[in-house]
Amino acid sequence: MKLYTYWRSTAAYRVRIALNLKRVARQDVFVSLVAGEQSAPPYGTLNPQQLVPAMELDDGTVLTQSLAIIDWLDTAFPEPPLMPADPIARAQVLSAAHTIAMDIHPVNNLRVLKALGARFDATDQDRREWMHHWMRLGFDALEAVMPAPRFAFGNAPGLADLCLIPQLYNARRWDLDLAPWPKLTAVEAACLALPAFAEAAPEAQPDATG
Ligand SMILES: N[C@@H](CCC(=O)N[C@@H](CS)C(=O)NCC(=O)O)C(=O)O
Repeated sequence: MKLYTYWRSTAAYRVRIALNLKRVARQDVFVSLVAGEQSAPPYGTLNPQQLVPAMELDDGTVLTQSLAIIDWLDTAFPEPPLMPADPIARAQVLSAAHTIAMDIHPVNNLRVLKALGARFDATDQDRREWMHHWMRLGFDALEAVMPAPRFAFGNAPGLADLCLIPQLYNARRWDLDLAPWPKLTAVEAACLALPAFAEAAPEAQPDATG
């Protein structure tokens, strides 16, 4: 299978961690967001949403949306499971994952930042404050609800960790001081000690540029 990915894409980073945890081999196809390759053929045709990641299966099926790809992976390759079997625990993990993937990430996406500049004359500082604002709201909520005994919801990493670690990477990239969220950074340290997370990190990707 092929993973269409970009080193700094936090959505692609989620999928890379899932693939590594499940030890599923893939071929990477790099889509440079800086060069705008997400919006032009061939990638823009493969995924009309013009966002990474996408996964192309060996039979040509194309899956998009990181959480949908991870859901498919969790069904096709059940070990280790990324979601609890208990319905309540599952809803809690999904809620944390959605806090990041549905509430923080979409308003902090590259195309949103571009629009803030192009349509509303936002400066770099305006963009930074925008990013920090939405991340703070989400991180405050997660710090309050995440039990974080070691990983986000237990003693093994799961979907919430897959979303959290890339989002914390992005927060650092935007110079957000993470001191107010000690539970989140403790989970981050536990995750990054695992090769599956470390090997999925942006700087470890072959397309990482300085
Ligand atoms: N909800 C989508 C979000 C995908 C997404 O927004 N990807 C970003 C990179 S993290 C992207 O491709 N941005 C390109 C752009 O904004 O033009 C998912 O989870 O896959």
